[in-house]
Amino acid sequence: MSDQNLLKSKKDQVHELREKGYVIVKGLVSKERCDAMREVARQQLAEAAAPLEFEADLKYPGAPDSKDAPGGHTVRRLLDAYARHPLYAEFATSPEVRGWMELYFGETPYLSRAHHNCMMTKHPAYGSLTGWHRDVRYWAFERDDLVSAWVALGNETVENGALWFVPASHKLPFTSDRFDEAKFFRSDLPENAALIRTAVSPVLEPGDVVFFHCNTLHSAGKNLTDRVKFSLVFTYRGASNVALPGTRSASKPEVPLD
Ligand SMILES: O=C(O)CCC(=O)C(=O)O
Repeated sequence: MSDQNLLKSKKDQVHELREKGYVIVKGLVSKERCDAMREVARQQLAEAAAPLEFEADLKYPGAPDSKDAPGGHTVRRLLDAYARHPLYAEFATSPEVRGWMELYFGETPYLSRAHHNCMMTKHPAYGSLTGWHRDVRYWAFERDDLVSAWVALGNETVENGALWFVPASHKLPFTSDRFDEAKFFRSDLPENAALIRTAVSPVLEPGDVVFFHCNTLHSAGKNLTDRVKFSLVFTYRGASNVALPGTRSASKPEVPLD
């Protein structure tokens, strides 16, 4: 593909994200890189390399009740992916991602180390499902305008707990009563259920990246296969959209992609 075509398709991708709230970029990461990143994750999982988040910490549906329960040490996230391995940091700050985020934000992108910044590990047993939510629910920036990059390191399908998205939901002005106390979108409300019925679950192959907006409603199922699913996830903001002082969003140094 010529540089001009590449630029055009990146522009189209950004346009799609703006319209739909998410976009899939096929094969952005090479098979070799995916294999290497997955291998590091497998090793770090086997070593239980800190910092970790356990399914039992979150107690989402399907998770063990406590760390002492069977499956209590099932890892949900290998945290701080940026510092965890140079391969992860390389992806997070790669020219492909930087170029993409620059085009979206129109200014220098910053990688947040306080949000996502992890290797998601969805296990067959005790791996939980994640209810409908907007990622921005616990984030505090001047504007609700952040984008995450989710890299599939293996196939992601409904069967192994892939993501579901409600197209164009990032533009909808929901009142707070559409969400529960934990800020999950209430599927018991008929108006919410109608929206949820429009959701799609894109099949991802290794190296595919989903870029999605922090206001896009999404969820993910349980892993019903016998293999762990690995996905690397980072979140970005534009330079002018700073974290509110004193919040968790401002709690870690960020990485400018300049
Ligand atoms: O893989 C999952 O269960 C969903 C993860 C997710 O939506 C999130 O961490 O915000």
